[in-house]
Parts: sequence; structure tokens; C-alpha cells
Amino acid sequence: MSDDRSSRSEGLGREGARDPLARLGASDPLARLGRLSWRRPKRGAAGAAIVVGSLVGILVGLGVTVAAVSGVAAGIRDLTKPSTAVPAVAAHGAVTERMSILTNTTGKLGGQPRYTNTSWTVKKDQKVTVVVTSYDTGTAPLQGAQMMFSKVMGSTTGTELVGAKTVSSVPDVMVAHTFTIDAFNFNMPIPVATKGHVTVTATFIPTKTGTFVWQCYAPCGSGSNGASGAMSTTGWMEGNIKVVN
Ligand SMILES: [Cu+2]
Repeated sequence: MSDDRSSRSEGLGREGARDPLARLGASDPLARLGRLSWRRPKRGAAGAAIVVGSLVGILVGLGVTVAAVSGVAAGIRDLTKPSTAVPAVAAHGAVTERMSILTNTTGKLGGQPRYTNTSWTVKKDQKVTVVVTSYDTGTAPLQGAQMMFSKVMGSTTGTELVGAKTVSSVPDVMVAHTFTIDAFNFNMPIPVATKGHVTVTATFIPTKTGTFVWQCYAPCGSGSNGASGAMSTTGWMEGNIKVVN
């Protein structure tokens, strides 16, 4: 296997098109994840938070059910009726951030994919619609723990638009990149541009101020594990989002 991204893309075009899974067996996926893990110090914490959050959700659900049943039985109030409570997150205004993923890069990372408009500033509680137009016709299939990034996460609808189609995930072998903001649990899987380009759209609401890193979690860079080159160069597959009041 070559260390060069462009020849890797060509390889996928010929070989990967037949069997995208074939290249997954090229080296030990666990070893690859070990090498990638420095990029993901919060993975364990996030997993624990999800587990705790799920348990809390189950307990709250049980509590509501018990309250509803006992409330109806006592003739006090029917808690099964829709709530009129104001949602916890009220959006104030809206903005659209447009990014492209180009592959006609030059210089020492020549041929490797690169996001444009990698850093921007938005307002807290603003509806932020991210529109990513990718021209990358190669795939970077997700492996092991990366699989979770095949799902759309943290968008206002739970889905994203791929072209005009609403989806909640992209098959992991079809993923070319992701646009992921860990701080907001927001993840947009970007599929391979089978028709030359593909436009992916999703909306999230930043609920806290600060400067937050976004990154691509698909192994789309160079090197045998795809974690070098574009994947480890600021301004290529990662950037900063500033959220202000
Ligand atoms: Cu990428």
C-alpha cells in the first residue's frame, strides 16, 4: 500500500469500488486505532456521558410514566397530553456557514483533501446551518470505534440532507470525511462524491460560548493508517469555531 493519498484514492477507484472492505484487512484495525487515539482524548468520557445520560433518560421516563398513570388515576391531570413547556434551547437568529472539500491541493500535501473556510465565528443559541460541498471522489471507510461517526449526531432534526435526500447515517464504507464538533456532539458524515460533487447540509445550535475544535474523523489523510498529512495539519481537516454572545 502506498503512503500517497492520491494513489490511494486511485487505488480505491479501481479496487475499492469492487470491494471497499478489502483494504480494511490490510493491517490490524486495532493497531490503527491505537495510532489514531491521540486525536481522541475525550472518547471515553463521551461514552461514559452517553451511558449516564441514557440511564438518566430511562429513570426520567419511568418517573413520568408513573406520574402520568397515578395522575390520571387520581383525576388530577393528564400528563400524557403534549407539554406546552418552552423548549430548553430557543434559537436566536440563523446563519449559514459554507465549506468545501477540495482535492486539487498543491504543495507538500498535494492531492490530499482540504476543507475551505475552516474557522468561523457564530453566536450562542443561533441556528447554524453547515453546508459542506465535497469534490472528493475517494472514500476513507470508517474502522472500529470510528464507526459511530457514520451516524448524523446533534443536528436539530437528527438528520442531514445529502443533496435533496434526508438521511440519518451514511454507510461506513461510503464515508469520505466527517465534520464533527465534539463539544456539541455534532457530527455530519460526508459521503463520497460519486457524481463529482455532493452537498451535505445540517443545522445545530451552539449552546455555550468559547472556542471549539472541529475535525474530520474519517482516516482521509496519508500514511498507512490515513492519519498523517491532511489529518494532522491544522487548517486542512480541522479548525476552530468561536461561539460568542
Ligand atoms: Cu477528512
